[in-house]
Amino acid sequence: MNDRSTPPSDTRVPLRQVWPDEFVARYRAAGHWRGETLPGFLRERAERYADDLAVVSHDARWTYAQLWREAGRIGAGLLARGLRPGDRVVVQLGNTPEFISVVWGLFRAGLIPVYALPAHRITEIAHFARKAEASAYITVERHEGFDCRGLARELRAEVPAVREVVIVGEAEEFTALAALDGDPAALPADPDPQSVAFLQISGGSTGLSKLIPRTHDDYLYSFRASNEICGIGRDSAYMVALPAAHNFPMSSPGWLGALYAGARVVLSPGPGPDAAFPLIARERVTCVGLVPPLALLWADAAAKTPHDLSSLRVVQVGGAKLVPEAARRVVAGLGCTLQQVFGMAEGLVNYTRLDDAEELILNTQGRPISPDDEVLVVDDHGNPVPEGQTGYLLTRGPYTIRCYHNDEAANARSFTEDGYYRTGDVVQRLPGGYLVVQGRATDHINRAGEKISAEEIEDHLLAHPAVFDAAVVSIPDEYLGERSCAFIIPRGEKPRAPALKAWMRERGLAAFKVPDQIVFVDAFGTTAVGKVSRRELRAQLREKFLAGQQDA
Ligand code: OOB
Repeated sequence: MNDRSTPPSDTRVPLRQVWPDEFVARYRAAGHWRGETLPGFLRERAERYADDLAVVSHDARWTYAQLWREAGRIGAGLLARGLRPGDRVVVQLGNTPEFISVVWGLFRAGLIPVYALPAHRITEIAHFARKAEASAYITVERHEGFDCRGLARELRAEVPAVREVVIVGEAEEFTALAALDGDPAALPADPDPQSVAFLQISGGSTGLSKLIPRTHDDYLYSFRASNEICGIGRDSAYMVALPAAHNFPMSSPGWLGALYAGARVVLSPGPGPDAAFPLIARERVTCVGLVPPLALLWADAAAKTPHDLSSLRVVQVGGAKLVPEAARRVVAGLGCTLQQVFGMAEGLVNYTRLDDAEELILNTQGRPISPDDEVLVVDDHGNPVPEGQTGYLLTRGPYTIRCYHNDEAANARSFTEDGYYRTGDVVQRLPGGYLVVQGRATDHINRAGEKISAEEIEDHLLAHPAVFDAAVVSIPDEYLGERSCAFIIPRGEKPRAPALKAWMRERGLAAFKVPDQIVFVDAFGTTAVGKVSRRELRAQLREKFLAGQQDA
């Protein structure tokens, strides 16, 4: 059931992302910002490459002209249902062609996608909808057995401002994507290139995820420049194996880069070799982006597969640290060029270059895309450290944001007065600007590339009646890179760990956020005088746990 009453006059927090005038002038003069827009470039490609394949999945093949037409139908259909340009729409779709047609439908209608991951549940989706002040939610009937229409119902109950729900597949009381219809002539003109095109979500190092407003100009620059660095051209076939809503497969150079180049996007229904390898062989895929554990899995599976993977030229690995030994295994197993990618949804992306010396490819996380990416490596007092020494990474540049959406506290914490973004990463800068990631300053768990905020999980655990106190830390994990471990002081009788995990899941939380391991303790046993900070406490627990493991 969709409520079509008109919303009250617009009191929403405006979408903005503003660079100071001198920077705007500099980025334009350098040719980084060219005044292109997302709908504008696809229109041009749809004319130029009308009959060429744009998007391929295991069961669909869409040309550029078809993708453009579908986007027009969807965009016009949404406006016909009462949405207005500027409205924000939470999109939660898997790696299907509809993800791409929906997103471009929104761009064409001047609507603003808010990208959720398929793994997100009501807690996260409701948070995005509230924070973005969303008017609509677009999802699929089911994702891997989970009924998303149930989630849509919960969302409508919790956030009534979400007036419209559109479902790919059987819509029940909601609007079916296939039923959307409208006059493409009603679509607005192309947007201002400096306006916000969409809201991406942050990894969330403190508390809940923040929303990241990216503009047409800045995002287009990031994937256009990435195409050149990653060798993406008309004859490329780029595979999306990670969730398409994640910044890495979206724009580094991702499916956006591939479509910009007039190349083919190949959507793998899942990240594992079983789903991806047959498609690589069938579509002659040339480039793919993976997180480290997946890259290792692929490297092992490649030795045994009957599928022909010889078309693969570049395997990109990023999202979490790829240690040199793992990098060697990836190169040996997949037999193609490895590219390390160290990026963030807030902006800055670093790549090893395809023709770099092996030593750089194996041992570094690359260097920035742009000559105008400003990178500072600083000590605890904010003073730059000498080259080669470890420090906190700060950055600003032509595709790095200057603020989060609607979050003053986070903005005050995350940006310096002169506009540098505090990445929270601890790095070492080598000659030539190559970066080696050494760790991070913030308390999150990087679980196979998924970022989990310790604070957010502790908050959930503390809501359980049998939990007196909780501290969540990252523990090194051979397969995941890091896993999450929750130390819990029980209140009264100790709950059972599996029951506690099930309770977390039932709260409607993405499954990857449920602690991998739970350790019950009597006390946190701090020896320090006075109150210990949460960060220090987490560090102490982690050290004690790891020392104990070594003794065993
Ligand atoms: C990518 O984006 P996010 O926003 O999910 O996460 C960003 C954080 C970075 O600040 C860093 O802590 C970590 O993920 N990270 C890496 C890494 N790549 C990302 N840590 C070590 N080595 C790497 N290669 O993860 C992302 C966005 C665009 C492209 C690639 C990754």
